[in-house]
Amino acid sequence: MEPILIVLGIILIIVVGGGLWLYAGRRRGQVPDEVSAHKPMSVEDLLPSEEGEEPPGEESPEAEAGAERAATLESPESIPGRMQRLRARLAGAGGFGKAVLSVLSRGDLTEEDWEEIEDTLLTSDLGIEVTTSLMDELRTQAKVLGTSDPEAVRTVLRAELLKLVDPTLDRSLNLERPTPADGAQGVPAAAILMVGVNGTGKTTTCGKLARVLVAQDKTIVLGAADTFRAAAAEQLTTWGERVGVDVVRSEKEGADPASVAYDAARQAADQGTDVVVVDTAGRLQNKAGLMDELGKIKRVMEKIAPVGEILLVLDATTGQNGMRQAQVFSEAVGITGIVLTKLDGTAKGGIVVTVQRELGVPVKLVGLGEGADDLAPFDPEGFVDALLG
Ligand SMILES: Nc1nc2c(ncn2[C@@H]2O[C@H](COP(=O)(O)OP(=O)(O)OP(=O)(O)O)[C@@H](O)[C@H]2O)c(=O)[nH]1
Ligand SMILES: [Mg+2]
Repeated sequence: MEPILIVLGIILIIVVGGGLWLYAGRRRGQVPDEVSAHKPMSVEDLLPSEEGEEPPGEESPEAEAGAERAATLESPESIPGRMQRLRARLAGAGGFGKAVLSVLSRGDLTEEDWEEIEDTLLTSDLGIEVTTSLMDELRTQAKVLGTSDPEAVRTVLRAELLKLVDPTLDRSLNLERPTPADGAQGVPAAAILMVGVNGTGKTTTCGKLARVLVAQDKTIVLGAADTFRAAAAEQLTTWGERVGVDVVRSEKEGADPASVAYDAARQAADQGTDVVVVDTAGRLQNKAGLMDELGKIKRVMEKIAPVGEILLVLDATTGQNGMRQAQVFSEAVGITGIVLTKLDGTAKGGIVVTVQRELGVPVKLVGLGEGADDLAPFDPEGFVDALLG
């Protein structure tokens, strides 16, 4: 071998070896600052190194990941902002209000006109009972009014619809911190349990609700108690990550949903989180075992503190079919509020009135689209105004 190659080889070994020694020393924090600051140019400087790109004051990988997450977090839309934006979509749910108004404004209504009104009300899912009493009321008012003045007619119809929707119901979510159960540790969070049949929008609503709460500066923990499919926990985790909310889940498919719900409530209590929102698997109301499981989830969560809010998620497009489901869920776990989803995809806004009557609990939230912020508190006046166009 040529002597020159041997010499070059030795130089290379010294340079590379020395460089790696310095590099390893710095990682262990054993190289004094002066050494690393004043050391001559070495191989290390020439190697592509992530360390070299680090800002001064080296951060731990965890802190770095945290900063990266914070930079990509979304800011959910404010509540007034979204209510304003979603108004037009509510109008879609209530073509019926506008249609009735236009017939009423003809003045001097014939029997055919009244039939037209009745058909419109019935197809909006108001149900026969409500339709009949509203028809009686409108006939009386029309006689008293004796006018077709659109403004006057509108005022009458508005008042009647508002009475049906009932603005006196308390629609606020119960976000008060509950009293801890006997012997429970920590500061329990207000708990919200999301229930309903398959595909109504429970997981989506948990995600959207977390955003509503983030917009209100609340701290939240999400619990993925739908353990039937791994994809369900994944779906919820994605929602949580977008706004920096922790999701408690089980890595094991088919784990006991009650235990996941408990862990979520436990973590929230340990951390002093404001609200814990627990998603559950969709279930048909005629599966007794699955309905019992819901009861168990609730009972286990109550080992920490009472569950203040049990929201039944109903798909508005299923109309009257949703009513039977609603009753069974209500008997199984005691519903405290209704979330009516997919109101953007139906002209059957009358379901708001029907479901409240049958269950005796208010619609608290409405889903008006697939967008992340397409969930809003239900506002009776806004709803009726939207119905009337
Ligand atoms: N248009 C519209 N789509 C919605 C709304 N809420 C939910 N969805 C859609 O409904 C579909 C089902 O939503 P999920 O949240 O997965 O329903 P789920 O009740 O969790 O379903 P399971 O867990 O399978 O029972 C998704 O495609 C959602 O985007 C809404 O308010 N409007
Ligand atoms: Mg789901």
